[in-house]
Amino acid sequence: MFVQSLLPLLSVVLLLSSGASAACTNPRVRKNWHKLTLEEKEDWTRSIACLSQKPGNPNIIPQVRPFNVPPPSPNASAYDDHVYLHMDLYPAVSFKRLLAFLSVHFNGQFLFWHRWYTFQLEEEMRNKCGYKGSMPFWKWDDDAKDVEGSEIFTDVDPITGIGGWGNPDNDWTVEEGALGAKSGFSLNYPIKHSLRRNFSNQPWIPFEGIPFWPDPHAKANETFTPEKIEALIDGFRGDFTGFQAEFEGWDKSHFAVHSVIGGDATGQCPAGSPDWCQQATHWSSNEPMFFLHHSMVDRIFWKWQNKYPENKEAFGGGTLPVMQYFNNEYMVRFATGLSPPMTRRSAMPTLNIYKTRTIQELFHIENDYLCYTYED
Ligand SMILES: [Cu+2]
Repeated sequence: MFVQSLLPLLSVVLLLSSGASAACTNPRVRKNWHKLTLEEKEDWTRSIACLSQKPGNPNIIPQVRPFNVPPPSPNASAYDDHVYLHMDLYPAVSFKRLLAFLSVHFNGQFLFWHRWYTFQLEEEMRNKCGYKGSMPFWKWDDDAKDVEGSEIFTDVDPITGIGGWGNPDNDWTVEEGALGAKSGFSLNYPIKHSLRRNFSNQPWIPFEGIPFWPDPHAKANETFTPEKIEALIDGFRGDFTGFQAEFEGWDKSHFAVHSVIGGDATGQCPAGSPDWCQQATHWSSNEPMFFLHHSMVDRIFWKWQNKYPENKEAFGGGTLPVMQYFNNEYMVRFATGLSPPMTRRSAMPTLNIYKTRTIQELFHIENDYLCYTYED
């Protein structure tokens, strides 16, 4: 009798100590893209295309306006708005460098902001376009051996395939597949264009001669092998900033996956862009695969948070990224930003498009607000 009455209490205690919230009893489960049914893939591609047809928010308020980012476009779609957010909050490499504290890269909020950003697109897909699923992840370590030939890029089914490499004779435009030019999927930033991809496993060769670049000849896929990812999750015990630095650095897996896809994912300027356009990963989220990539980044972060008890609440990093100093020694030493320190009360910048959230609200994915988990 006594044992029975204790059981519910015990399960609540266990639930809370596992990081889950008592209110989050039925988390949405994020799945591996390769394991989705055709219906689930279709629902995803349809919802992304649907957002690109919905009107944008006229009340968007840019916060940084780096010199190489255009003003909001009256033609922007709800999908473009989401891209604009990422463009605006890139570290300001301009006379506005003091606003770099609003950056969402190379400082303490990188992992949390991108967790929120990916979740928010999932919410938009569900609320505006009737999407039924959660954000899938691209398990790129499985595909590291042969990214170019992996199924995610070779599947050009016009309804369910998100693959297709760009045509070199047509500005690297992806022509086939559910998000290719023939589908009508189009983007408005930095100028109106179709999705572009430009595969290279040595994507940093053009950066040869840039003094702050670590190794222009590095092979991108060697940074995200299953062994490297396992070591990342198992390493940096209790060391949040060490973990983030090993994940986010120029020659590390997060950036390498962006770089290997090329085109929009690497922020290459579309043909015919004005002079202010400079290659940077500002508009990398034009590439819808960005969200499958960042779902995977978040999944690795979640695995790391749950790997050892001392990882669970580990947190650190500053607010001011040092990227604008173009100095690799600084980038390595201050990979997660300079003082003032980021705190859990720090609010995520959202450009007046969405409700602001704090890092605390995003700390664990199985909490009240996020309430999702990963299938493995
Ligand atoms: Cu980003």
